[in-house]
Amino acid sequence: MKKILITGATGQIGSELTRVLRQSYGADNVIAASNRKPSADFAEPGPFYLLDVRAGDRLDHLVAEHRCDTIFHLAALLSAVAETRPQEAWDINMNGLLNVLETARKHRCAIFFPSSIGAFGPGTPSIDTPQDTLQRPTTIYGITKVSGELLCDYYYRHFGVDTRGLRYPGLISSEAPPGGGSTDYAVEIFYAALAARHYDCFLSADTQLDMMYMPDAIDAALKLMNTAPDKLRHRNAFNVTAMSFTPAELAAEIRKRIPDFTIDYRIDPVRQAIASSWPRHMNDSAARAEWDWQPRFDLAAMVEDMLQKIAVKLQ
Ligand code: AKB
Repeated sequence: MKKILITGATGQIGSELTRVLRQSYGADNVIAASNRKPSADFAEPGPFYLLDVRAGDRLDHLVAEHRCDTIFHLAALLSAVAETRPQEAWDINMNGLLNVLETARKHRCAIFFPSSIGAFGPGTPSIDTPQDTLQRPTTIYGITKVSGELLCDYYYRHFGVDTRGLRYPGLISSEAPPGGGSTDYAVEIFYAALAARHYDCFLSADTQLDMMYMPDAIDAALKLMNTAPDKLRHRNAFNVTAMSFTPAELAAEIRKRIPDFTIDYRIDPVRQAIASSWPRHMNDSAARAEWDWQPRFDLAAMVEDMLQKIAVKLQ
């Protein structure tokens, strides 16, 4: 990676990835692009462009102008918001990816594409979910994710584009807020715990899901992209997880540090239905074997770090 384009750079993963990549590769070598302007405290200073990934010509122009060799394609609608606008979700998630793949084919770029636990559905084994298994998601987000995985495989096989990707679990970050996902409770809870000592959770107490702290999510993407190609048997859509917990277990971990914290459950039927269709705990042995995936943060370490960082932000 010498010159990198990040789409969706102002989003939850993008904001932190842009900062880390700019620190490693130099600000001018990391081109941030998003459909919305960055906030004042965005990443490190560096080149930024407004970009709707559905505008293929503009994307192509950006990559050509900056001679990019790698694209981290993060722009997408997340699961809950996608259910409210399914046609738009298809348009952004699929046509955006197709434009990125076509641009990469023309300019010989490597691509990182984040898939998700959302690429699985209710018929998939939900415990120890295998790397290669049944994928019949029931959400439009999941349909775009599994289609994206297949499209990335296709571009690798037919055009030799170096596509790589991960199936991320719910991501927890102390920096940018998530935007419209079904796992957002696992971030909101920290702000509520510190500010109000109380949180109303939109998922039920026993909804168990895979999760990961953002520093591990960034490490995983960089490690995969830096792996020698001959090590990879799977290229796209590696299962990766770092921890698996329910809202009740997360609340109990927070209560060890904030004893008067309380939680109630006010279920949102849409997000509950989405989360209930996803795996509870994925098997990520392919990622561990093929490129040495190893998370650093478990539940306790993540909670400790989140509480410290969010407390500073709320001051
Ligand atoms: C979402 O909830 O949509 C995302 C995801 C698990 O892909 N956080």
